[in-house]
Amino acid sequence: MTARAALQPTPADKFTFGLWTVGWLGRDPFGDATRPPLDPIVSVENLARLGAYGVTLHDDDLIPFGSDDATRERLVKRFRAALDEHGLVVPMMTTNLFTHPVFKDGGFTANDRDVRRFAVAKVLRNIDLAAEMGAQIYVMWGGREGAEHGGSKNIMTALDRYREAVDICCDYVISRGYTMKFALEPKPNEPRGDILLPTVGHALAFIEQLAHPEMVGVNPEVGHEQMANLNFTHGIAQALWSNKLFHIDLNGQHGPKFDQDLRFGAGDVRGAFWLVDLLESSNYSGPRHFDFKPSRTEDMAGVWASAEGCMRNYLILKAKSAAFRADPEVQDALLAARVDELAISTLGDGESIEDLRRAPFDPEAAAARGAGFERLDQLALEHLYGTR
Ligand SMILES: [Mn+2]
Repeated sequence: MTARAALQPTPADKFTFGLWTVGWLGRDPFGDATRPPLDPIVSVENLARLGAYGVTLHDDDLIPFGSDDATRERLVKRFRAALDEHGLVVPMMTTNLFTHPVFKDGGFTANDRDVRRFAVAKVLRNIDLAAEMGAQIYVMWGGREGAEHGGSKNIMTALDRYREAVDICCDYVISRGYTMKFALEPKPNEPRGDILLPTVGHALAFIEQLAHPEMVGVNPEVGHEQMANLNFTHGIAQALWSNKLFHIDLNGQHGPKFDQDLRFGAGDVRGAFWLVDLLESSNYSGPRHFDFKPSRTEDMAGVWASAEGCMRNYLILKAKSAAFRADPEVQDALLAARVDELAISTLGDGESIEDLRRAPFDPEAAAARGAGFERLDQLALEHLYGTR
């Protein structure tokens, strides 16, 4: 059983929330806002009270689009003071290149060159603020970088412009002597019909074409990969394998449909278990960042309950994963399933291809052996269901 104290989040757990998550007004394509605007200071107070480590933000979450310099300075100063008072950090920042109608055809890849120039300038200005805030990761989610009409955009040329924009941002960070890195956030669709860099795999391939690939990784979001019906944990594993998991967005989703942004652990529960199991056994040491939307049915009490739920669900799954790994019967089932054998290289040290060809092997006997995966998986489920 999980001790109650173990479910109390602390800053050491590195849980972070976007200001736009708890601050979501509940506006959707069919309905108006169901909650009033939330002062970022109130978010900082409440998230600190609940045990969070930090907050993240888009430029416009703190400084409304079009604010003058005096307003900007006042809002930043006030926010900084609240962070210091409550001991929260800002490990990640990002740019809003999607809300204002000027970005209706994208920011970095808009056909309109003046829009692209405005978008890049908006990012660079916010990178300065991110450096001032101490953010080490700068996320790029290109939700408007995409198309609905086949002939409206040359996708190869759009990728040239996407690369150009990311290269400019990397050069800027180098020229200013900042140490931050960038993380691209893939999403298959919504709001655009089809978005560029739709999956983790597309983003990883794109990064290799950049001028400074070492400065750019990925920020995968649970729901975004699941909208494409992909195995999120496998995507995270490949990002880790490529040393490109720079940040992560945790939330919940029920299969391929609109972006649900449920609280973490409230979507595909089995997938969430294996995700936490992977993250906790990996060398990923960054924030456990929640990018979710508290249901628009909720008042502010429900908003804070859902934020707390994200963190508790992570800690519950972390405890279950640890119990699963420590269970002697599980360890026996892992051996029986030859999970460790996969770590042995296929060709032995000093072995030649000829040795490989000549090795005695009975394919019929190998084919007849059961894999033992069902027993192993049932043990995992019983830990998850709480019967072990
Ligand atoms: Mn989402």
